[in-house]
Amino acid sequence: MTLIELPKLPYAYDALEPYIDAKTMEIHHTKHHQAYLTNLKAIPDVDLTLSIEDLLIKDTRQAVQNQGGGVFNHNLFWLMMKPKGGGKPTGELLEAIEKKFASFEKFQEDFTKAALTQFGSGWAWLVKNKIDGQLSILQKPNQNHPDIQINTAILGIDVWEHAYYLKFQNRRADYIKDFWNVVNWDFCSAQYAKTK
Ligand code: MN3
Repeated sequence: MTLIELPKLPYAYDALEPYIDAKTMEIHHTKHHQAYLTNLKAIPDVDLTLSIEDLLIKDTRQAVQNQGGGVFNHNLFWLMMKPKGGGKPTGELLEAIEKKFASFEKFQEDFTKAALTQFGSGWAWLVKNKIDGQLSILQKPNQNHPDIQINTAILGIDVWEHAYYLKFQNRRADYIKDFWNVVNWDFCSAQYAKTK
């Protein structure tokens, strides 16, 4: 994925209504995500020929990690949601979740807790370890990426207030509850299948 342009959303800003409102989606994409990209490109000597993943792994400067992490996380976030999403994954990903967390419902509970208890701005992630294939849930502050040197991101939720404040104000729990209705499990399954 090129670092030059902001990736377009694969659906309209209002497509995730009534769960995530159009205004939040538009501002989140055109202002917040765009700002991370603009700020990243403004950092001296950033190698924009690299993929965002390679850039984050090779260039460990804090400014690159902050802005580049914002770019990476949001690039994925839009794809991890879709209109008429939700439900459960199928196939290998569902099996892996049930094996690791006992049931899909228990996984949802654990992931929800991670998202809810991330203090301040940050993300919760379901990741797959690239070496042993194990699933785990991570909490990350700020725009820290989900340790992509060792992990493939399967599902992530942005819990910065900018992701929900217009519709939900301080009610992060309600935003997380609604998020489950827009999860794109097809994309998550494809992420899971990336590393064997
Ligand atoms: Mn965000």
